[in-house]
Amino acid sequence: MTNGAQALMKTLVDAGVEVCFSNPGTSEMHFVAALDDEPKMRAVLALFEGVATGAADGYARMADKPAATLLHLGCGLGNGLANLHNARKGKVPVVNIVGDHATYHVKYDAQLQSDIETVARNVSPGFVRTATSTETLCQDAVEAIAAARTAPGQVATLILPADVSWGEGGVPGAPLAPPTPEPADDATVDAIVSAIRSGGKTALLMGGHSLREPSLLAAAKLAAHSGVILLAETFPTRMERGEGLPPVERLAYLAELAMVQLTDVDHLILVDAKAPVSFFAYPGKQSYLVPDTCKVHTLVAPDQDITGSLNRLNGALGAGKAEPKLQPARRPGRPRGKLTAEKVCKAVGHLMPENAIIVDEAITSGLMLSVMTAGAPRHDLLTLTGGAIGQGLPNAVGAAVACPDRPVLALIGDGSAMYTIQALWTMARERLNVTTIIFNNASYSVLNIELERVGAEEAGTKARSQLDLRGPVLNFAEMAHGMGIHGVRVDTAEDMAKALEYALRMPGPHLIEAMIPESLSGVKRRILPWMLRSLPSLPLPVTRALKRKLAP
Ligand SMILES: Cc1ncc(C[n+]2csc(CCOP(=O)(O)OP(=O)(O)O)c2C)c(N)n1
Ligand SMILES: [Mg+2]
Repeated sequence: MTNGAQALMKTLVDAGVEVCFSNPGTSEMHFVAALDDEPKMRAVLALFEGVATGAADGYARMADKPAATLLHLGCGLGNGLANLHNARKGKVPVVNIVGDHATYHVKYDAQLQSDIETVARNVSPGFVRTATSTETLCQDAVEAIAAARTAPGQVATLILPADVSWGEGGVPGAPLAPPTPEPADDATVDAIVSAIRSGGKTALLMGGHSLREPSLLAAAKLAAHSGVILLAETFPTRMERGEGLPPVERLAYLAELAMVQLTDVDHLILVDAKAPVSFFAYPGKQSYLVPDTCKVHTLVAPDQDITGSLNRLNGALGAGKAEPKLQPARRPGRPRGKLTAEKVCKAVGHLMPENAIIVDEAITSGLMLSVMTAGAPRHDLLTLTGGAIGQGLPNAVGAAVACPDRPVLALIGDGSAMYTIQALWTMARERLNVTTIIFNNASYSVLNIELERVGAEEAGTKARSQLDLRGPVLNFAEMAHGMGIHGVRVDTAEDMAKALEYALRMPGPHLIEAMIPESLSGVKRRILPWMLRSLPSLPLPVTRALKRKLAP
């Protein structure tokens, strides 16, 4: 006889869900036991649920298919919420299996009893289901996987009561094929052709799945043929870039700078992207970043065929044979002297290996990363799609599990690293090829900038202390050792480059702790809000020059 958990395991692997990032408890024991019967399922233990969910996110971004998470009731799911939020915002497929009490136990309101569906709905609004019987469990699972995989991708949550899991009579389900996305229709293409031919300045805003090679090449042909400019959303789920690929400028994080990029655009064409809004509201500032004079068109919605739509547009414009502009090889020199965040990024650009996966959660320390790596060998970039920090280290775990032959570089702020530091242990245990660089600036530096920007009254010591990580200064090299990872602390650019060379040469996980000052501090930080405020009154070439300097 097959129990529910065994049948579920078979259903998952038959649908291509072959990795489970887990943090189990008693209610999941039958699922855990069923792992032994299914050689095709890889189980990766995480020591905090935020690591499991962030790893599932990173895995799916790189594997283009979902992993499962195994989480313990409402509390376990809740612990994993921030990274499921990042997955939801990034339109990344994830299948959560959340264990629950046996159905007949619920009425006793035992210690771990909670409303799991309410927790789940926040991150998987499109699919939350509690399985009700062993016989129907696998049909629920098949539908959960199909929901996760339906374009553009989403988080699906299947809640698994313990008695449904241990009950006999489980019947594995055959996978459902997700619907094939359709390209944009004629009317949409025609309207955009007219907009492009109208002579105004036109930009494509590319997001989601459009930042991969086939769509990038199609967009670059359009750019070469029609003078359309290419922009990428601020925090891409996955962006292919570097030598030989079309360069695309990302919209700036700071709304004032994004407005500089958009100010003279007459037509903004959305390609699997939303019309841009500022990350936060600021007193007296606009939330919606599209200028009043700009018309927004949607070429491709997230559930549509992106490359197919771009090809149709190119066909209609006669751009199909245009020669796309590609990024030439270009690396920065080897950095020297006292270490700064910029020099760490320079070392990364100088040494980046072929085919790397870069996870960027460097926050303020990554301001120069884009320029320093623009002409590096071709790579994938994963970013903080939902703004919930603690994503980078887990994402790196998932990316390395998905792509064992590719080097993964995780660039992480010290504050961000501490949310999900347990990921280091999983990297060690699974011997993942991840080189983690921690930017130890002993600060929530970006919040110091935000403090000035929101116009909060002059901040005193108590306020500042909430953004300050000195006292005690964290020691990440020691934390790495404590979790079985080779870790070094560096404070010169020479040592940084040497440590990176070593890490990239030796297989397995490494951690380099870069001791750096804050990228923006002192006078620079104090004049920033003033400068941002004055941007609208300055001539456009001046504002563009300032933007290039601040956030190239
Ligand atoms: C889950 C979550 N909690 C809190 C925040 C608020 N927050 C944004 S950035 C940040 C600090 C980041 O510090 P660090 O990683 O050291 O980068 P730095 O600002 O120093 O460059 C915090 C706490 C958030 N974005 N997400
Ligand atoms: Mg910091």
